[in-house]
Amino acid sequence: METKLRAILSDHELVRLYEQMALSREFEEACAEQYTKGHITGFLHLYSGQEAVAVGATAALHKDDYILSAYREHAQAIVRGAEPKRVMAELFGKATGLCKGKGGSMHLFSPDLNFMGGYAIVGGQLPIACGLAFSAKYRQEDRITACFFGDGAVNQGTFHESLNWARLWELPVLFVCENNFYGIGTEVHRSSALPTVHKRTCGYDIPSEKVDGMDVIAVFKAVKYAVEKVRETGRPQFLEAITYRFRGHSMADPAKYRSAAEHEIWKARDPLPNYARRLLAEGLATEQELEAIRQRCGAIVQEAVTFAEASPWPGEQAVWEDIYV
Ligand SMILES: Cc1ncc(C[n+]2csc(CCOP(=O)(O)OP(=O)(O)O)c2C)c(N)n1
Ligand SMILES: [Mg+2]
Repeated sequence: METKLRAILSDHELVRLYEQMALSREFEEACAEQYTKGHITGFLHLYSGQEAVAVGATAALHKDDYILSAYREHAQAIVRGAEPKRVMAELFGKATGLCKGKGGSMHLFSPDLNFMGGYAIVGGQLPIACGLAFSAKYRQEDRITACFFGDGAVNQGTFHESLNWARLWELPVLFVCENNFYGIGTEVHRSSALPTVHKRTCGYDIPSEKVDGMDVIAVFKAVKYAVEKVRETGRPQFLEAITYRFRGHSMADPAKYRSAAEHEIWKARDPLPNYARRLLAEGLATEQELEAIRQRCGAIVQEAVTFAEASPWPGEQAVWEDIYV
């Protein structure tokens, strides 16, 4: 029998998980609209469908822990505490953005939140995560580093070098592979000799587990267990979260390589309505309360869009700021 939700987290925390997933979904769908209106330009990769991974995992981490992700990272940053309006302004390229409009969709960064970046180079964040974990270990700080990446990163040299390094030097890293089965249009079976990603860590003697990435509670429990192990042993752990993106790779991708039938199977596993049903069934919220949450998230996102539209562009002088030389 499934564990009752109240045995896992408080009522408030349980509802908060729904709220964060709803906010993430609203944010991403608003980004799609703003992209089609031409307010967001360049590459735009949306997270709709994968919310349970960012939300469940972040809830299991401490505020001091570092988080790094790839370029599908708006929700990761918002769930960690970045203001939606500052993230939206960043996507618009405005001076009020999280990175003053200089990073854009793929390079969100907020050291105040220990959110150490979105990375556009596939697998680029893995060695950086090891470096952060090394610094924490060297300074004897009680913080771990959680590094998120896609299934497309696991055949990169950086993946193998980082796992080897993390285990050899006993670095406090949690590696989380968000396996959504595709790297752009290439299905994982067509690019990986061993597509069962979590089994690949045995070559580096790193314990690994697979978790249902469409179930926010399953992710929370798996990450909580894994981070406890990292803190206890000082060594890396690995999680493979099985998930699915509901949209194409980026806004430029109509995702013709996936069948409608496959899409329907995963739509039925949408983490939002499924978790809502669980909250309702266990008397943690009413349908009206969940609707009010969705309305509130919608309003926050609309405010974010209004803020981004009204914000100024960076001034010419900004070109000479935030540079090394
Ligand atoms: C080193 C490198 N090679 C290739 C690319 C082009 N590229 C951008 S995204 C992507 C697919 C990555 O897929 P995955 O890691 O599964 O992440 P997802 O998009 O599914 O979230 C590729 C190959 C890149 N950005 N960096
Ligand atoms: Mg992928």
